Amino acid sequence: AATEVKSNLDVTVDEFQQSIVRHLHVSLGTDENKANSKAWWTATCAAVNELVFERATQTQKTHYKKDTRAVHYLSLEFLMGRLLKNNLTNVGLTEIAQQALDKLGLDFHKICEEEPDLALGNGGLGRLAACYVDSLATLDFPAIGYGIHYEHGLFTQAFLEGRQVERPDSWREYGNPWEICRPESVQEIPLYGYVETKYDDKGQIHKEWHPGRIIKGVPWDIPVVGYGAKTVNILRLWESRASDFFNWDVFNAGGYLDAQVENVQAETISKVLYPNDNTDAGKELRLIQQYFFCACSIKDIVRRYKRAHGDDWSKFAEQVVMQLNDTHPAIAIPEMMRILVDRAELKWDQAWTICQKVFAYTNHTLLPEALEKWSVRLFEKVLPRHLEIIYEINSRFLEDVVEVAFPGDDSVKRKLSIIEEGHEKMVRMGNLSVIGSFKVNGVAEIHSKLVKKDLFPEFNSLWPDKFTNVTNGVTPRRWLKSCNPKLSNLISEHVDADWPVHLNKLSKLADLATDSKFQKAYMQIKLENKIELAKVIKELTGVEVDPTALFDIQIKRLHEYKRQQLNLIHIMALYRRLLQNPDYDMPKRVFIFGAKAAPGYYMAKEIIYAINKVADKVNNDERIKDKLKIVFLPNYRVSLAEKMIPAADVSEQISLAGKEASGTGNMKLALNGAVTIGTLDGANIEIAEEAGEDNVVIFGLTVDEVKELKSAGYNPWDYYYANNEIKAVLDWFDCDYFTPGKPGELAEIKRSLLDYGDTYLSLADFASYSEAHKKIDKLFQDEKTWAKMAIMNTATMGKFNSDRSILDYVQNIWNLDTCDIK
Ligand code: 26V
Repeated sequence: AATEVKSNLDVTVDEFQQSIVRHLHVSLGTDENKANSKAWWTATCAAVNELVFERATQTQKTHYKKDTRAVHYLSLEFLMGRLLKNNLTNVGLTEIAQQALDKLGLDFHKICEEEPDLALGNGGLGRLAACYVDSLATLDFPAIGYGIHYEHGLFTQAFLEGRQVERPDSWREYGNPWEICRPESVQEIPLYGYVETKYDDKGQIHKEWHPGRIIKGVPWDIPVVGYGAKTVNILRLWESRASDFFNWDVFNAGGYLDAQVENVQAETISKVLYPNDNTDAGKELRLIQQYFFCACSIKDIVRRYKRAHGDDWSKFAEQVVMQLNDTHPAIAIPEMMRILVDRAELKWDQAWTICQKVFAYTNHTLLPEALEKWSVRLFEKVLPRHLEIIYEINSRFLEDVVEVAFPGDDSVKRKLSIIEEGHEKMVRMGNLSVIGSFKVNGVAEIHSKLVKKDLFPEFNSLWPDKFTNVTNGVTPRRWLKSCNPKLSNLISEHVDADWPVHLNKLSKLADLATDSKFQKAYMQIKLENKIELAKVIKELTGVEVDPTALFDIQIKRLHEYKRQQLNLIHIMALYRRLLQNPDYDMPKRVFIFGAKAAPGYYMAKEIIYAINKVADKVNNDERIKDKLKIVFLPNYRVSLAEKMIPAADVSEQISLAGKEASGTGNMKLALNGAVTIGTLDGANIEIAEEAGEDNVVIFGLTVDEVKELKSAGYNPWDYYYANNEIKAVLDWFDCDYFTPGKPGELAEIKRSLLDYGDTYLSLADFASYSEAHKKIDKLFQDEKTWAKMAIMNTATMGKFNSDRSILDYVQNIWNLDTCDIK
């Protein structure tokens, strides 16, 4: 097709078709008559891999030959989603594959639907990692993503009478065509045990860790195909196994069963992704997961370095940079010290100098409950040597740095110490990350300011140059080109074909924003995307929605700070207005939600239940006819997002100001022409700057106003008594109007907004939110105005290309060169 990227992979439709059929026979051991859709999907993936693996090998060879500096992106989460369509987009073979399958009598889209999501992440942080590895490959930077090969990714969600139930996700139940096991790169990882202090002939202290267990780390590689398919980098995920070495002892002692128990324990480490988003559970297994994958990754990095440089450590920091995706991999810092001091026998100062040039840390949240702390007791049990190293890092830091800058100031020392004193001593992973890194960044302008001002003020005065910002971005290949092919084709008729890598070129569309022919074409595509989504809604929920209605979408994890409850009480207010006045002037509206709640997050689950119950009632209420519909799509995930985002008219970004670090769904929705209704929080601020104030609808308290209101003493009851609509809506929760026969079943929501203090100020922002929606209604009713706004959003989102974010990282933090792959 005219709009596909040109890659150097020359394949004809016939060749591709033959390759699929060949894989059906030789890789899957079946044939055209017996194969089901899953088999066809697997064979198609294999045909893509045949082209991609070749490039991956070439890329690794070239990086090795040129001895390139590389970034190592350490993350407990990579939310990759599906790969077939994406990889085809990036190698420029979508049309070829489509035609090849067509000729085989198969439907390309149906085959793509066979693919399970790689849901190895919770939400924003994990998806960001996936966008970043895409951009790194696209821009030809040497990079490796390191993470965990979870057997079960994020749970799948179903609703049972409106309540969330979780089931395990088994993405590799029948194998996964994208991954390759690399037994030749297995690592062995120590855990538990004790530390022995030894003295050598010269009276020098030497520490020896005698681990209580050894775990094997098995690497699985997933190719990361850059757009244009020049560079194919690797995502390396570690799976835990029992170490053979260890088991033989037990076997020989006649302990076959005990050995099997040990196997189970070892395999538990990579068994399941922790589904908490933004709350630290402090569980031993989680700490072991963190250490396990960091230790495997560092051994892998060191092995590769030594292959080129032997025992000469002087070039290590020139070749290696490790980016810590939040504090989750912070244990990599003391692990690197252990390798350098205990194993390579470098002097402490020499080792620390290297470490401080190697690590950089990204902060993704300011929420206090998400800031990781581990009890010293737990640390001592699992990682006794690392605890010693952390103490050493800390005491040197407090003496050599803090005492010099703030002589005699014990209160500053208490704040900056890695160890939090108290009835249970804790290791603060945030402080460790700041002290061990040469750069610390937030993920949007305002967030980075708050990281400096509120989270790490003393560190900031100590090292002002350490703190910086890199505003998040999203890959336009997945989040426009591949998920919204119709809009992409329209764009390509008016903008250079390389817009998927030079997203600022979309700005040319601004000239067409008031062109009525273009408006018509653009809005026609939006309508067609809404028709598609309406089908999905019908399939998943049975609810029929009118595609010409305003589609208002809130998709993100369920969390009180994100305020789905504010959205809900506003919908209830609309419902009430319609009941009171059937002629109430508003366009037909469909409110669409997608969200998973952490399984242990009680209030989040109550909010899901409440939305589902209100939806039941409203959707079946003849009196309001079809003016209002509410749908909560189950099992929100990357592949569902790809269907929802192209169909959105309005994007809900309504977190309490100061709480959402950045948001990235906000960028994807705006890029696809949704108008943001949002607070001045996270990247919303930068989106508003780019789109212009006419093309977004901003409401609510600012960060400063939130602080003022809180310090003046916020009382939600004031809003309850002052605003009739708030009162009426909240009182609705007490009766059985939405839960027939079960009065008060939704009352916890009311309690959280009144009795428990409305932590996220939903009531304070309600009036302003309601006014903002009235404004949206008016704008939407004026078709030309709305079309212009939608187009302007697409035209102005160039900044939020993750390629731009990656170039920011490269220039300000990583200092990498591109590497051409021939
Ligand atoms: C914390 C924890 C605590 C321990 C258990 C597992 C777990 C998993 C994730 C997290 C932190 C989540 C932080 C996060 O996802 N932050 C989001 O990062 C996005 C990318 O920068 C950003 O757009 C969102 O605003 C921010 O909430």
